[in-house]
Amino acid sequence: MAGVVAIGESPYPTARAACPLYWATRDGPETPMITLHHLENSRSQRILWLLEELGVEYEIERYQRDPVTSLAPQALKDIHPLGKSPVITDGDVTVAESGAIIDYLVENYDDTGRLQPDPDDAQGLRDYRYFMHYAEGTVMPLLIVALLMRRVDEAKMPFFVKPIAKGITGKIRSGYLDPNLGNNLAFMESELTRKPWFAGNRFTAADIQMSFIAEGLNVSVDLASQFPKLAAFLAKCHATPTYQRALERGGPFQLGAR
Ligand SMILES: N[C@@H](CCC(=O)N[C@@H](CS)C(=O)NCC(=O)O)C(=O)O
Repeated sequence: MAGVVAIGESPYPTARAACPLYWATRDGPETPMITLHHLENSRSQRILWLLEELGVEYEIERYQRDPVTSLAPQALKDIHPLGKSPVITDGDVTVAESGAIIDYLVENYDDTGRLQPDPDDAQGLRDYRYFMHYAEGTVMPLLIVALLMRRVDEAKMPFFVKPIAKGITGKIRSGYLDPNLGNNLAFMESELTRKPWFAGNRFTAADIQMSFIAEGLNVSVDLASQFPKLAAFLAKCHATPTYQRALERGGPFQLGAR
């Protein structure tokens, strides 16, 4: 199993210091299990995929969204104060935020470095870090604004308010959202024109982070006709056996309606 490290030989002093009991028992029968706190139809899907890629043992604690608001249930706040998903627990360690979770899992369980750029590939390492942050720091906020605009457009309201609301969402779209989304789509497409994966020639955890961005864009943009490299990237992700296993373990996954 990936991630088995002989007691006393861990290359990960931070994780060991954070949770000595866990490390002391890691190879024994009482090895605590990684738990993914998984909200349906959410960014948590990318962590499920990573866990399958790493081949580690893990369990899934499932959470349903509120049918009206789509928000996460209160129970997620018992795991982390922000009550968002993904969040993982690993022994006594709790990690939230997709990028931080990916870094933690890769540092502690990607024993062969398979999901990271080659250590000699300086540009790959920079791209890896960049896209790990870019996904949630730059593109995802745009997708959230787009989602909120759609919700305002579709919301029930008095007929005389509708044109005012449409006017506001229209201005936000034309003045901010559409140009920024367009720039970002062109940027991602050009990155994938220069190289097969976001961090270079090798599939890495940065692609897992970026896969959810491509999933989100795929809901409202015709990627195949307008951004073929991005469409091909998503198709390659979908084709991996580990992505398919993550779907099987996680259950139905559909973005868009929410
Ligand atoms: N940047 C955070 C975002 C976490 C986040 O907002 N998750 C959404 C699911 S995709 C969530 O928990 N939504 C439910 C809610 O806001 O109540 C990450 O990548 O982990």
